[in-house]
Amino acid sequence: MAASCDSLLPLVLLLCLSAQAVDRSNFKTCDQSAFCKRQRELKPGQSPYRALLDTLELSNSRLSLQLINDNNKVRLLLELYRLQGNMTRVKINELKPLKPRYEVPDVLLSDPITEALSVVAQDENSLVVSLGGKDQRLILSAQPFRLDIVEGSQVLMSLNSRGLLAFEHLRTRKDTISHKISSTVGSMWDSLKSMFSSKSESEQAPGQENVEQQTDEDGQIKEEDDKPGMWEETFKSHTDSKPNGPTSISLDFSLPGVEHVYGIPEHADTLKLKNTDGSDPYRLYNLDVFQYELHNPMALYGAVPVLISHSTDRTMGIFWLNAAETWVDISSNTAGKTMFGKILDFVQVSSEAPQTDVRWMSESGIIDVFIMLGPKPADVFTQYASLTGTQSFPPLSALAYHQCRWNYNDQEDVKTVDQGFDEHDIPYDFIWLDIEHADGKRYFTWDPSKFPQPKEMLQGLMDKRRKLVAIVDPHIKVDSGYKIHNEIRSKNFYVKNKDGGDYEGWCWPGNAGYPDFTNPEMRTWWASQFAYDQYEGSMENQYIWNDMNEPSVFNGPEVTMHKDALHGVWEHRDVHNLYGLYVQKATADGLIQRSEGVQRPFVLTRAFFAGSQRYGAVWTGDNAAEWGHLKISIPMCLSLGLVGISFCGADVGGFFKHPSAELLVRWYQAGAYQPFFRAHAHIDTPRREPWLFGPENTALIREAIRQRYALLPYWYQLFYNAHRTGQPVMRPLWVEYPDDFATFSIEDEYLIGKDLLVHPVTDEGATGVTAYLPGKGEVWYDVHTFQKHDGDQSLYIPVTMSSIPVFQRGGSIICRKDRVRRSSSCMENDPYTLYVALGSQGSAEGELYIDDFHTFSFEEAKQFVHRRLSFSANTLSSRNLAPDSQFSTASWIEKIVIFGGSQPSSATLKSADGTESALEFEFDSTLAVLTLRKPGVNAAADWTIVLR
Ligand code: NBV
Repeated sequence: MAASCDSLLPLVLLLCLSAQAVDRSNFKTCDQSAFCKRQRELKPGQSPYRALLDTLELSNSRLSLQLINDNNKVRLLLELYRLQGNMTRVKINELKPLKPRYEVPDVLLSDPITEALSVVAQDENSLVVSLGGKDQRLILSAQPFRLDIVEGSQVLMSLNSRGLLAFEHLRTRKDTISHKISSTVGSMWDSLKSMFSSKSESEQAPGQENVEQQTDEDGQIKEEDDKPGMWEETFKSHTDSKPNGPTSISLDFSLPGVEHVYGIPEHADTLKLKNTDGSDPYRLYNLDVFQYELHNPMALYGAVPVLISHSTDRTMGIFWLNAAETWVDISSNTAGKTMFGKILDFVQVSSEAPQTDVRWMSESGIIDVFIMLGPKPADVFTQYASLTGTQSFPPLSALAYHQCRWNYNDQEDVKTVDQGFDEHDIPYDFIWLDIEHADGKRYFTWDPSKFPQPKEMLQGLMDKRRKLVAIVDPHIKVDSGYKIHNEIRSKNFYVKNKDGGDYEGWCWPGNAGYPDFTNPEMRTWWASQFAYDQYEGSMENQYIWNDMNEPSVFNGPEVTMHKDALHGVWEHRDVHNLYGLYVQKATADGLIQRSEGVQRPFVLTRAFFAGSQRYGAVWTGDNAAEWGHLKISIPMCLSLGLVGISFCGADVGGFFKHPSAELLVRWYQAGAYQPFFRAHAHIDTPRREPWLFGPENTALIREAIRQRYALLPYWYQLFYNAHRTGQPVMRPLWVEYPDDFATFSIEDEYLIGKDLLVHPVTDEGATGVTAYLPGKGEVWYDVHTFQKHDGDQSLYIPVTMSSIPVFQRGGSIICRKDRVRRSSSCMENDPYTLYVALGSQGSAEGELYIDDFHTFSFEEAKQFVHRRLSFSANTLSSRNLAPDSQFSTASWIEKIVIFGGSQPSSATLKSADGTESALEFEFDSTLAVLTLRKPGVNAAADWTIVLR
């Protein structure tokens, strides 16, 4: 680490030199996070909340009533909505807060569409609300307050059934000094709220306006005694001034019948979430964690507060829309029970049904939770996408291979590496420039001695139909000679410190300011900086990478921004997990605008939140060249895919440390089958371009990358599908086999779409892997050997260094481009080969999607080709799925390979104009593979091939 640090600030140096693994003492445990500690001290079964049924108000689609905390007499306002698409929204806020509490803006696509609610029964302690749909009801019990969502006679989910609803109301501090601070902020709020509110008082929910703070019979709110950390909290050398005092919230959810829960990335942990009894809860707080450890619930760079539950009965989701520091506790009554224990329970009948309990705790904001009721995995993905949007549709090239390192030193280096790929006949699309490319870490500039002619460099790449990514981080060097800084300062766009001055922290450039990306005007200005006439030296084949956007502040608490820093009227505390999303959004908007809305952007981000899928790709940050890190890349990306973020990858080769040749090869083989495929390395590691590990390893890496390029049509079609429907690209097996319990914990293999199963080799010295092939009555074909295997079995596959175990599902058709060239753009008009894998019924289906691969013209202008390919009754045909769209392609179908069929005596191609021609074919009887040569039809045309 030392060499990268020597030019840096003393503090960073310290950080760099001391840490060989994560320095846990830099980051809080729940016990060290005052609100988490307070919340966790509350014990189940003592809920002080009571619903006041006589305050019930019901409009067509909104039900509201008040809850009272019988201990302190503070009232809350509960709002319930039934949302279109089988979802329920539950909001809880203070009835009459001293000032507004933060409600997360810009994450939901729009106000969700509500549906009618009706009260179908009521007695003195409960209320039954019909949710419509399949006999779904919500039962509200008044004392203690709880909600049960029921379908037929089955309880799907209960809220506050453990009595852990807790809502720390805004209050004034008892001692005067702090009271003064609090009222200063209060009056600041008054003067600023008109400028910056996500929800002004005039926009308050009906039922909130004109309501006086409710009190008990004596007219008194009974304030509890202050507890440590309520009004000030110190962690290491940092003190959080907490001008608003305690504001945390919490709610528990019980999931009867559920043993498996997933999601809430980002953690370097298993796909199936673990029980957190006796350990820390999973933490969601975007942090720059240096050399993160595997298998623990510590927070990482991004946070998506969405948890997915799955059982053979049902899949559901909980979306906790809150951007403050959040902790999630999970407990399950089956955790730790062996299979034998479970069987014993079953035989003894006496056993309790499995159940998982989940408890969310956030430091500020309100409770705003979306309950996605499935019932199938695909329904939950659709429901979540309807709220927060789908994966942006990347340009095809972004799905190809990316070559990165910290740093490619200068233009000459870029040129040499670029040539190296050609010399070794390895395709790549993007070369990346890290922070050293900029002039003294002043982003949007180029180091004048290392990159004196950026346009010449970009043009050189463009001539080869290749591209470049340059890093633009959100910490801005405080330097009066730097235009970007001067403009941000003069426009008053920096985040402020608690005293109102520009917030400053240490980062790569030294003293840095942090633009307030929560401010829409700031974002518009930021976006404008990507215009070609603003960002000097940039060209249309240059794309952007946003790093350090948690935000990372080297000398801040937990290496991030002080929570009492100010974004307009809101504290950083309220918006923390949103910051990174806004950085990527503003950057992506900039790339769109520089092309006048024509080109699709590509922006990689390290920090993210719910909704980040709309703006580009994410990667899993600073991993290490270790086998464990290779393995964990699979559950980390699967978890992200489950919560909408499909475009995920891990640094191939590992960022820190130097991989052995074996690890590097295995990582390329695994990475070639993950959505975002980029090699990256720390500045202190030896160079590791693919040809530096000897000819044999070069050949293995070349082959892995070539497999990626051949499959790009399939990846592209899956991203199109993800963009349209919200279905993940990389899927855990249980998503497609929801009834097969054996799949529920699998995380060493996964599906790409529904048709390719990948079990990468992730063990050193492996001579074989055991892959589980799901699906009773289904068949799978090894894509390399064409061997057929039955589903519903664990299969031992011997492997050599060249093996990448990949299987195609019988019943599917996958399109590939088997002539691999220098870059994906060079393959634009190349022909397709169709791989038809017959299912046990002798049929198969697939899709082909083609457009110009980089603009938005597939959207309104409908410039694309989308075809359904079907094989049944010995007939293969291509049918138009989008008759209104128009696009002509030069690509044609050059070959069709059919697995699992029999030898025909003839193969006849019928074209759309009625002409018929005989096709040449070959049949390999040992493998039952039929190859049809040169159908020669245009990929956009209607055609049929009949085998007799
Ligand atoms: O910009 C330098 C690195 C970057 O290469 C890496 O990918 C990021 O995750 N960056 C972090 C900052 C320094 C890390 C030690």
